[in-house]
Amino acid sequence: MRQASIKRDTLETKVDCKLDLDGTGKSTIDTGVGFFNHMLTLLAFHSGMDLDMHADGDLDVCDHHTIEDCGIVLGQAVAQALGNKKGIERYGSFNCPMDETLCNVSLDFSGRPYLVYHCELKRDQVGTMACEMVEEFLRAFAFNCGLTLHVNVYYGTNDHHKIEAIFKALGHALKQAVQVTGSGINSSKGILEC
Ligand SMILES: [Mn+2]
Repeated sequence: MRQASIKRDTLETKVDCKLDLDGTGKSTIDTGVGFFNHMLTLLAFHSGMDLDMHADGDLDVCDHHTIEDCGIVLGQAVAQALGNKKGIERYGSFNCPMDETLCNVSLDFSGRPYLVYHCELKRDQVGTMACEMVEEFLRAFAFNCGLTLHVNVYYGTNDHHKIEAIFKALGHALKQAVQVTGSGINSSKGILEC
């Protein structure tokens, strides 16, 4: 069973996450940040993972700790559910159009965390989520599941669309990469770790 359950308690946030990589894309998301809930719901739906994410963070400060810590915990959950990564496809890449926006997410469960992020956003925030937290979430996620992650928004004008296209593309790319297509470790080095 490729499932994980992670709890993280700090003085800034309490995050509780349950994940099933082989689910049907259903989710229960409650982070206290409406637009971020919308993004995690899309991510679960398009990745086919079942995801429960509950966060109780210091939103009186701002959304930073809550969103970053959700990224950390989701990364840890994916890493735990993948285990030794035996048999997984490893790579995923998806172009997601959303109205006027086009975004590509390409990723590799290499064990070498890296984020390349190219996305120009005009607004300071969408709803109560700071636009700068999109990059912070992606970095926290990638670094906690050993993911090489490239995000390129080629063009677009609407910030809601651009961010949504990133999360949808990430979902589809993850779905490809975590699928079991073989029986061994998909690396000429024999391991998918640093
Ligand atoms: Mn939307």
